[in-house]
Amino acid sequence: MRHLVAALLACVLHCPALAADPPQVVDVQLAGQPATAARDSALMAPLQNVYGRSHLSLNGRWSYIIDPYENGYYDYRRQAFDASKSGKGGFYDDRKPKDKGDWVEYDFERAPTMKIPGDWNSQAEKLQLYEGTVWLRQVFEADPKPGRHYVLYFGAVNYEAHVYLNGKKLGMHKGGFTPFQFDVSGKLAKGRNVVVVKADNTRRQDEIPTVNTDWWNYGGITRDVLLAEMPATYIADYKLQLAKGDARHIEGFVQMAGSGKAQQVTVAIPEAGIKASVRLDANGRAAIKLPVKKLDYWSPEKPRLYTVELMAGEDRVVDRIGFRTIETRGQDILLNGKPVFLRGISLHEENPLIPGRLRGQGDMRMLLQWAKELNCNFVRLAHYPHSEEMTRLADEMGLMVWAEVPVYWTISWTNPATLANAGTQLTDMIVRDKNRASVVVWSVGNETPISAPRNAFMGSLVRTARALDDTRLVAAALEIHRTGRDITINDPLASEIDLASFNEYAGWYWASNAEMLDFRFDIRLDKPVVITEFGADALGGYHADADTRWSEEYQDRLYQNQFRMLAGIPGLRGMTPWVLADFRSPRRQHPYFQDFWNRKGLISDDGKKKQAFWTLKKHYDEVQRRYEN
Ligand code: GCB
Repeated sequence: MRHLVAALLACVLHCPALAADPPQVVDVQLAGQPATAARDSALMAPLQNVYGRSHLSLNGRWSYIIDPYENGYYDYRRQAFDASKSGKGGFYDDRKPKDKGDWVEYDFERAPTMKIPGDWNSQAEKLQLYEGTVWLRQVFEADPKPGRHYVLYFGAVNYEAHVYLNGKKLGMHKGGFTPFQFDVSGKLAKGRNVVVVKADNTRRQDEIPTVNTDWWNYGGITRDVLLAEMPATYIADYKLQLAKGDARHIEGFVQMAGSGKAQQVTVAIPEAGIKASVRLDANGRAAIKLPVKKLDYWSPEKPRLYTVELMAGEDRVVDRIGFRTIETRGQDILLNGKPVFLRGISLHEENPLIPGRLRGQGDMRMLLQWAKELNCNFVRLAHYPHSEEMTRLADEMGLMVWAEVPVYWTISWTNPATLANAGTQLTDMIVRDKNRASVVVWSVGNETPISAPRNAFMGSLVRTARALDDTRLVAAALEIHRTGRDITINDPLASEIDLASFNEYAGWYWASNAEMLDFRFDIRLDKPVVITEFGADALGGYHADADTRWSEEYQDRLYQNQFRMLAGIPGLRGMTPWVLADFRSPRRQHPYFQDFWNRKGLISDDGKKKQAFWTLKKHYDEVQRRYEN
């Protein structure tokens, strides 16, 4: 099959660099210091809807070499091979020894293989706790055509990826959860091609996330690898969403890129009776504003998606897009103008039933189906951008989404490069998912400790998100403060975001089930309150009384107590308890109850629903009845 598709690709004779203008990362400056560019200049600007292009999948079995000392990257004097003239010696160098005296100390041909997409930790015992460099290689056939544009796309590589095609370096990317791509027009061979990735998941203080998190640091190529083919002039990016708070207009833009010039772009939404052509400006960009007569608005109850066609010159892209408005008014959240309560749950991109990250749509569907069984209309995709397939599935299944970047805990707040990196990850997430009706909240981080540099950093990210997309809410998971028995929010960031959203662990990290009801919330913000986390660890199948920690009964009672406490918040408009399913975390060391698992899941590692699952479901059924009456 792959060869069939590959046969459709033909040789590029001449194809200048065709990258689109990178979307602007605004305001990534810290106290007047210039932000260093976080994106390698060799990378192309993000490409919208890569799945909607003709492409060859490079997924499958990739050969790998574990390289803890980075011998494939540096010579014995710690000089990078790829910075030397010959480049010889690097593990990306595919040349064979010419005679018996010539030798190399690596061999992809005899190396073991692993499945891509797939984290490496779950595929080899040696790699379970590994943090460092692994080299991965795929061989594919191509037949590139003249005058066509080719893009090598990675859905995500955790964390730092150096990519080589046919022995030559394409570039580098940092950030484990966002897509990136290289322009490979003119670089593909007719016939055999070799792509090599040096992936390094070493945790470092100045990166995003930083050294300390509460999830497994899965390394490797965790999402799809595709070779996309487009005309020389192509639709690089587009946005089509209802205008902010205006259900009568679809607004957005189309951005062309490439060697030639297209004059105009046509946008058609046949099922809505919409077809319009607009002129592109000298930069290949056109603003779109389309009046709508009659539309079925997207909602969790009726997740209507429309087929949208974009045509410009030789290029044509088809997408499935839903249209809805989301806004706040005082303490209300309005979906399509109507007050809504966010009946949510938090989740990680991990399958509790098998080791490792979600492998594909089946795993994703399982998680979102569990959320549906809880009667959720909302999911918090914590704590990093989940895959594009996930937000597309949420569109289809009718779940609103809180999307987040891994700005988590103790980030290097004063380092401009760290801020630039966070800004780039946020930008890439927004650029990728801005056409997903399901996504209603962009979150700029989780539980970040208040300080002047942190406030400046987070404020900057809020402004970045708003500048890129004014049609969604911007939020962060804040922390609470306790004075005596009062629980308050004293975070200056609260005034810059759209929700009073915070995590609180009453009954677990402070106070017990027996004590928690003595506390009360005193939230003095005229914003919708969304509790982004509460929860308790429970080992599935461990039963005791409701005062015994780790038991299902303790967790269940904590949920019941939470609902009583939360009922005292007049502005409460949603919650995403922590967490849908047990997940793996090296922080969780209790040998019996945890054994490297965070047990706050409502579903255990064998897929069984714990007692609290049914308590939350019952609560959501009641909330829904109240809201619908
Ligand atoms: C939190 C974090 C989450 C942790 C959770 C816990 O506040 O946001 O990532 O996993 O608490 O279980 O402690």
